[in-house]
Amino acid sequence: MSKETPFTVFIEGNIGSGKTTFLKHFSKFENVSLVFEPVGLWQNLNGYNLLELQYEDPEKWHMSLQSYVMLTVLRNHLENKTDKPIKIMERSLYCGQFCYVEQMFANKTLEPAKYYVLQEWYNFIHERHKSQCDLIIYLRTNPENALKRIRKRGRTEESGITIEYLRELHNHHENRLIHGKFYRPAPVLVIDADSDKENILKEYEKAEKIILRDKN
Ligand code: DGT
Repeated sequence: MSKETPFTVFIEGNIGSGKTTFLKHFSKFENVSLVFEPVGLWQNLNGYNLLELQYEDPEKWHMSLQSYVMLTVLRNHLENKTDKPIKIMERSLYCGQFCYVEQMFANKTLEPAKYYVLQEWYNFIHERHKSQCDLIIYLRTNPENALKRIRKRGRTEESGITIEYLRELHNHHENRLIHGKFYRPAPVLVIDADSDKENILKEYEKAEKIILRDKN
């Protein structure tokens, strides 16, 4: 594999499934480049906290947040060039489109006209830019556990997240990553992200073996 095309892995999973922790686990490997999700940008766009606004009034703000998520995640895809042989990225353009946008459309929080605009943007980007992706790792967790973790970490914007919202997002992750109902750019490795601290390390090692294979 050439230097310009690192083995690229997307880490996907529901809110609170442990994506950030998973990425941090790989910081000890020198040949791995990590790309974290730009949540901080969504919390402060010229003083506007789009994440908070979206949770307060999804019908009004979802479109603005989603178009900014799309832009910032696309920038992550395009701008994080690395000489390292492995790149691990937290989520992807596809997750935004096929989990969040589809979920909002299905539960009618997003009006059809807004949905079609986002879909046109997605199609335009997708036709012109195929993101390098060699493996997707799905941190599979049950929504009840995800909610417990969200409550524990206490990100203020997320205090109103309901179990129903997490269940809907979970179903979209399952439909896409397990049942192949939506686009998957690479094979999917499923990790049991409900495991306790000790067992989660075994799960990480399972992923390590595949990600670091032949690259050390
Ligand atoms: P982790 O480490 O698995 O606990 O991951 P989180 O929860 O830090 O990161 P993530 O991607 O699940 O989401 C961060 C926040 O941003 C969370 O409140 C959900 C929200 N969010 C992420 N992507 C989207 C999106 O495409 N649309 C909308 N509406 N919200 C999103």
